[in-house]
Amino acid sequence: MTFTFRNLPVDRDDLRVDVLTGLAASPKSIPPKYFYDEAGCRLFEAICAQPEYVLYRTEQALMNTYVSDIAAAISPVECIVEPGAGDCAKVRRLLDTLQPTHLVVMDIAGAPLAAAAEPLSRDYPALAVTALGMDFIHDLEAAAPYLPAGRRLIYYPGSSIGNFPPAAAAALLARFRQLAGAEGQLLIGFDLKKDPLRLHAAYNDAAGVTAAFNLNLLERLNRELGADFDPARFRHYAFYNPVAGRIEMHLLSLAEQDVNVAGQRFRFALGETLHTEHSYKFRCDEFSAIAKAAGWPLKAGWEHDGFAVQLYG
Ligand code: AVI
Repeated sequence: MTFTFRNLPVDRDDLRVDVLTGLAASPKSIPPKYFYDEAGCRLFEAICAQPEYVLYRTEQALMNTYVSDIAAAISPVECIVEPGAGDCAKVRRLLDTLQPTHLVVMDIAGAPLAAAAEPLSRDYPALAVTALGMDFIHDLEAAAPYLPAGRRLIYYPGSSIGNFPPAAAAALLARFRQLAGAEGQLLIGFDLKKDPLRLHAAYNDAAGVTAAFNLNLLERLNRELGADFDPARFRHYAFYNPVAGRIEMHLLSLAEQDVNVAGQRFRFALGETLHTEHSYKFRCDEFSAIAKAAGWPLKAGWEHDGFAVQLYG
């Protein structure tokens, strides 16, 4: 029916400020949202196709198996809202079964989002599609004026919630609650705790795609902040930390070295790491406790081969 694209103003200075703050901290870190420049988006799609990274395919299998049960458990909705929609592939199954009148997708990578969302308005002629290029982690509330009145379902698949530490995950879920409104619902997918060797393999694929994704962050900083990282002097390093219940992804310095970023100099000791991502893994009860604290009572849940989808509202 209709397709609307808006690039909501992203503060151009965020990257510089976040990176300089993260590099000055101890331990050094950079928020994972900065992985997703154009090359990063492509590399993430390639990760999803790696045999070791089963999350994506397992969630798809779960959705294929249970789609009619899931659709039956969801109260009727007029609008589906998907933060971090990326290539907009996952939402199609819900559009087919729930037949909402509106879809609002958001992503920090605005141009790829628009390219992915526009075909949806052709494939679903009765659907009004709005694509918002925006940093929803920072500015979720800026999406509110683009949401039509009526019952909303927030769809947050892919275990993206695992990239937030539990307190930040709860805070984001509480903001989803606000955006969804009193009658809102949340359908969310997350990776479950399992054999750490399987988890380790998923973030250390043999083809080196996850390593390239991690190291691409340095290329981005070189290009966009005039930094002089030498990616060959850093090693992708990812491991499961069972005490914290998360995969930790780091860039480990292979030498003592100085790096200049946006006019400031930072020293890396040999073996020091730049922490780039956490990917938390949950038990179902752990996750529903976090969601409950954020104002979402559990309605139903489904599990398949180490992955879970839960419905709240
Ligand atoms: C987007 N997110 C859920 C992915 C994850 O598994 O944490 C990002 C990723 N990082 C390395 N591989 C995939």
